[in-house]
Amino acid sequence: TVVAPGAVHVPEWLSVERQRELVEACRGWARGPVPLRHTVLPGGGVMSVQSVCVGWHWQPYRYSRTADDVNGARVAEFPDWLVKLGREALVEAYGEEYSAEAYAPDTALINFYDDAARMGMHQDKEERSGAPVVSLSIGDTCVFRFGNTEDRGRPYTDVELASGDLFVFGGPSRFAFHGVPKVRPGTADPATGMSGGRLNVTLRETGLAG
Ligand code: MD5
Ligand code: FE
Repeated sequence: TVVAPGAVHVPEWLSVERQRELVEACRGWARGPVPLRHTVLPGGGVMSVQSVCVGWHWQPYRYSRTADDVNGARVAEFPDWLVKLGREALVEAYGEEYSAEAYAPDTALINFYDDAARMGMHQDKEERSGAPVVSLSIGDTCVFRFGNTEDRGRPYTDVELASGDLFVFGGPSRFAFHGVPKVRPGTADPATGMSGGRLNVTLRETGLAG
């Protein structure tokens, strides 16, 4: 479903088997070298979502190779299988004619939402690349709010993102405001390996070198 130009929602894209593999990989990254934790914002606020990064560490509001705001460790290497998954996702969303081999995601942001976690409306502007963002959801369904490029308010579209869903944000949708106002507890299929809460993995190009 095309939600807006460049914004494509593909429900149930990942098989339960692939969801389980992704959950297992995320469990590994959540243990270290940088642990899954609530990100602390510069103003002192603490995010309700818990996060861990792969490839590059997102520290509000910049990318680095080491988690200077957590434990100083260098983040885990971005694996080639995630590059392939990202390219596969873009072909699925945009069609066979899309030049997916040019897509070179080098960071993954892994977000874990418990029943009470939310993400306020924001734009993702730290990346120095206009390449699409690939978003994969596993576990509990959420309400995802896809907004406009002007401000946090209306117009926006609320979309239910369920386990296995793919969402790609490219083109004019890449820098739209968006957030997660609600998670629906108890909606996950335990066969995915998520017994509670919601996992979201985003693949991105930072546009950074080194
Ligand atoms: C989530 N995560 O469900 C979302 C999925 C984040 C974040 O927002 O920053 O970690 S990513 C949704 C996204 C990314 C880039 C652009 C747009 C949406 N967009 O233009 O709407 O945890
Ligand atoms: Fe975001």
